[in-house]
Amino acid sequence: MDIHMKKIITYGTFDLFHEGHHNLLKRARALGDYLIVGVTTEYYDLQRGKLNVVDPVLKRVENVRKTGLADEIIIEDHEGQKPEDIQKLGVDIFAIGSDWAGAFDYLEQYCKVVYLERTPRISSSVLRESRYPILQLGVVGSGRIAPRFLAEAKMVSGINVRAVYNPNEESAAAFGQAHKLEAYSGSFHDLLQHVDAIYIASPHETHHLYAKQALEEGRHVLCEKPLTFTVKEARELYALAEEKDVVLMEGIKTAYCPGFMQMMNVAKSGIIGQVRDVEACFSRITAPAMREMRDEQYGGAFLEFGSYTLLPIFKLLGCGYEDVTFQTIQAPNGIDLYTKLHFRFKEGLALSKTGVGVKSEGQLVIGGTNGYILAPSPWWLTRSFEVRFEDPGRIERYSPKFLGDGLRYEIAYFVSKINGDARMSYCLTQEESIAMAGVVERFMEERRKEQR
Ligand code: C2G
Repeated sequence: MDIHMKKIITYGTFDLFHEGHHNLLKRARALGDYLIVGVTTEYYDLQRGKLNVVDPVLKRVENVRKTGLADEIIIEDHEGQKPEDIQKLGVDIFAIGSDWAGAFDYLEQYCKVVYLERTPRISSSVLRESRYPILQLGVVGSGRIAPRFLAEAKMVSGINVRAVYNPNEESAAAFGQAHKLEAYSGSFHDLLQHVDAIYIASPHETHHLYAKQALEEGRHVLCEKPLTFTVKEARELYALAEEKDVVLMEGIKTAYCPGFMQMMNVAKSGIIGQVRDVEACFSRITAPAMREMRDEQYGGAFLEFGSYTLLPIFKLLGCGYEDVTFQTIQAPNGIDLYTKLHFRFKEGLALSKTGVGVKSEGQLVIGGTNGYILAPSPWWLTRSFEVRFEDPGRIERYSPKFLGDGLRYEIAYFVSKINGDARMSYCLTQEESIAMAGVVERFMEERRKEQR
């Protein structure tokens, strides 16, 4: 290569490649002799809060390549990479669209920075919206979690929370008005007429029926945990979703957080050897007036937090445990204040601890034959974890980014499942979700026996 060649670099996601991208690349290329284009990975886009990217990275790279404008294509996968690339590749000019004006001035210490005029009226978001009409969603239940869902849904493109349902119409009206929703209803059937999808955030025992009715009418369903209390019901719902070709997702938000996914993949990568033990704890001292403490049938620690603790256990050791035993400390009204589950798998052991009236250290420890992973509380939001070894001096620290209260990842995943071709979730598989229903079923059987 000619040593005096003027090199330009630009970066982007280039989702649903369009004319605006093409113009930008053309203008950037015209600034010199050699154009390098950095295309972002899905992971990096998630980290920087860009949710709902449709095309996979290889397709986006291919689309940039097809323009014939890029002399070199690189992958951008982390914050702080731009100065590295600029120095390593000997770049003269950093170019980017004018929507970023000012944001990259700090790169002037390494090269010239140019903001190129953005092509008006075209963007990936506009294309996404024309390709996929905005998903109209109804919230079922207007309790504690519903307002958080609304706030997080605003951070995800392609979805509009249109309506709310509460069997108590006054509560529905109050919630609908407070959050400026287009509609509210005291009739579930009526809600379904207004929406394409529902988010079920009503009391546990109502999940199955609402999910079933919505699926039967061809609506997509995102259901708070626990999805059902029995394996049979869980299977029935997933079969129904398949039959109707709609998405059914259990809303265990941890499953969809990028940091949690990374931790599971690091655990399975072999770095700690073979995973042999998983210990997960989630406890919160809960006020006596709360539903968890008062509801004798469906309250208690395990039904509240068990989905979180079971998640890493099933992800890492599989769903085929050989044995599970339950130990609980009960309140006088019969709810479990604290519950320990001991699992035995062919290849390992696991412990789940959940509490509403006993506090313990809320950590996740994944033990392997070569080392272990320690994720401190709140590991279910996975903002950090460490890989540790026999040698106490050797510690690898991970601090994945985590935005808001995390629900946005679950919502974004739900929207992309609905818009994409694959209906099934890999973040939380059907098998895992059904296995969890199986543990809930066993737990409730034991509790009934004890209450008799
Ligand atoms: N662009 C444009 N005109 C449009 C749309 C986009 O000129 N109508 C430009 C953007 O300004 C950007 C490039 O096309 O320079 C890629 O845009 P995106 O795919 O949206 O990527 P972006 O999120 O801007 O990534 O590290 C990534 C970079 O910071 C930018």
